[in-house]
Amino acid sequence: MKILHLKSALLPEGWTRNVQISIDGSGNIAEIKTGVPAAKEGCLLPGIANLHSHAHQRAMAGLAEKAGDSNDSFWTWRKTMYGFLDSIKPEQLNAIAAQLYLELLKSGYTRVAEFQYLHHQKDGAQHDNVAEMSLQTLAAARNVGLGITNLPVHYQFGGFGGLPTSDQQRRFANNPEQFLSIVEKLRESGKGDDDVVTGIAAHSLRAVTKQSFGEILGALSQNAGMPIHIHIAEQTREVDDCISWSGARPVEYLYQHFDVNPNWCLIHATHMTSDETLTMARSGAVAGLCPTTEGNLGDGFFNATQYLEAGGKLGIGSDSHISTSPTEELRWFEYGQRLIHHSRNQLSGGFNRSTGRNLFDIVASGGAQACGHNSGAIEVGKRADLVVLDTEHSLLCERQEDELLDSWIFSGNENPVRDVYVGGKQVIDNGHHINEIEIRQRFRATLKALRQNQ
Ligand code: NGQ
Ligand code: ZN
Repeated sequence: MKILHLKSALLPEGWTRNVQISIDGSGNIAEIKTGVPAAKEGCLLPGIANLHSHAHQRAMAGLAEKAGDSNDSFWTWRKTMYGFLDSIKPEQLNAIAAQLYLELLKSGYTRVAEFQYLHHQKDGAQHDNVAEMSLQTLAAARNVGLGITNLPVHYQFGGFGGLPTSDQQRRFANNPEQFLSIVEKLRESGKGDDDVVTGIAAHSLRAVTKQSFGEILGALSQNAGMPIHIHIAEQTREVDDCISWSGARPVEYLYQHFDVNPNWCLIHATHMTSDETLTMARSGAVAGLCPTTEGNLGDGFFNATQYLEAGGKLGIGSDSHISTSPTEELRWFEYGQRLIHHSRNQLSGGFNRSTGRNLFDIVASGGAQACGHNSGAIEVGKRADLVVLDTEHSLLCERQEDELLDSWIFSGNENPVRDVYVGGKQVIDNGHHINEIEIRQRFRATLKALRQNQ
């Protein structure tokens, strides 16, 4: 039994002083005692799941900020991104993912949902092991000690209505049968590991058809609770193209043709009508918001106030990894709403409530739901995925309870995350990871090799 004993903790019933947590040998919370005077400063929080990552994009973070000669857009960024990923090899993806996952742990995420679509070699040929690339992100997460929900991505087409993929999309493409063999291999590798979940994703309605993804869902229908993610309605052009093709908007189309339930996570869902917003909130699916990437790519703003009023679930992801900090995602999320509504504390959940606390509670539980994982709260029986904030840090000293979260999220960019535990194992100790130097060196060597290829 491992014991964590701290001066304060955020439990489901609220802030509690002097909390002693016992963690059993399998990494779950076995017992919580309160009122046992603690000597150790610090506040204990549930870890947050990062529900949307494309690990390979960490290698190009900051390299798409030079203006092109035409109108720069999401679509020109995508071209740059395709060019960058073209030559990434399995061991390079491992090195990039390891650095990314280390950064995520250090900033207080305890889990990542890896939306991985670089399945094949540059020319589209399969690796000897068809699941090679997703196995690399799994291996990187295990080496670094971050929990992972592996989401191999079904990507078969290059546009609405089953258009062929472009040359640059050859690495992504699988028919349902090939895709299912990738899922099978990943499920096998994750078996019996409480820190690993295997789910699936459809890249977008542009990349699958209702027949192809329907066939996959049918084949996997025995796996109750399996997470299912999809990018949807991120850009206005995507909405326009979907209407021209089908007569329906993307979210409308998805709900017409699929049984969208709480296992689903709709990434971005930026452009929704009021009706779509209510339909989505009532379905119990999670909205996967990635505010820094959505800002970076000029997507637009999620209809958060109406969605939350209707009881909608949501979580955050770092997507293209131009930021790896959960607090920056939350801050951008709230500020976006303030800028739209010309008002403050939009997402506090009510009079006199703390915005930081409300956002934190929402994304801790929404992230765990989207990842299909038993975490996101400090509760007996949950996985011990935990974060300790340094309450002696200048950002947090003389702050109490919800003020700690408000100050962490809204005041500045210093990182007061002191210790991080995943499945009860301490992976960050006083801000450091035991292998951080080697991980950074391998990342740097990989970047050098990739940039020489360009
Ligand atoms: C992706 N990223 O798959 O990495 C996408 C861009 C697309 C974001 N949507 C490509 N942020 O949607 O076709
Ligand atoms: Zn994405």
